[in-house]
Amino acid sequence: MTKVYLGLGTNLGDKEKNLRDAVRKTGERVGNVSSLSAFYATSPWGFRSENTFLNAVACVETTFSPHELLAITQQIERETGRTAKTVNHTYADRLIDIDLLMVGDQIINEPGLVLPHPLMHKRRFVMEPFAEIAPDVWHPVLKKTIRELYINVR
Ligand code: PH2
Ligand code: MG
Ligand code: MG
Repeated sequence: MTKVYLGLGTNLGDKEKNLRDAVRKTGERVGNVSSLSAFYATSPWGFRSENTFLNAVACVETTFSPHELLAITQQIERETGRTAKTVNHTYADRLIDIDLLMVGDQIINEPGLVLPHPLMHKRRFVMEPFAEIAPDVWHPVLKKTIRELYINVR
């Protein structure tokens, strides 16, 4: 079993329900959700929107490969009504976004899949819930714990 850390975010509709539905479907299709952070109300990062976010991080235990995980989480996004990821090259409001943050200690650098997630350590909306559930997890590229990365995020 590998521990997968997922970042979940939503800024449209019934945000609590969007997160809960995504976590439930992840548990049904990916594997046991062994921990789930609190839901954090956050301001839009990197784009302007009047819709604030609700963000969370979940740990799921699985035997699926990173590419299989990407396909499954993208399918759950589509079912939850996710449409365009970006509009005119900027981030867009969304019903649900599920990002692969880390898959065990795997390092992947491909056009459609980079692991660990290349921006996670710059985003407080990711690092705060991540540090809540997994402060001692080791980032295999930056060679720091999640706690250390969280302390240094702006
Ligand atoms: N996701 C983004 C861009 N900006 N801001 C917040 N607060 N939460 C997010 O989940 C988020 C964001 C791209 O996926
Ligand atoms: Mg995404
Ligand atoms: Mg995202």
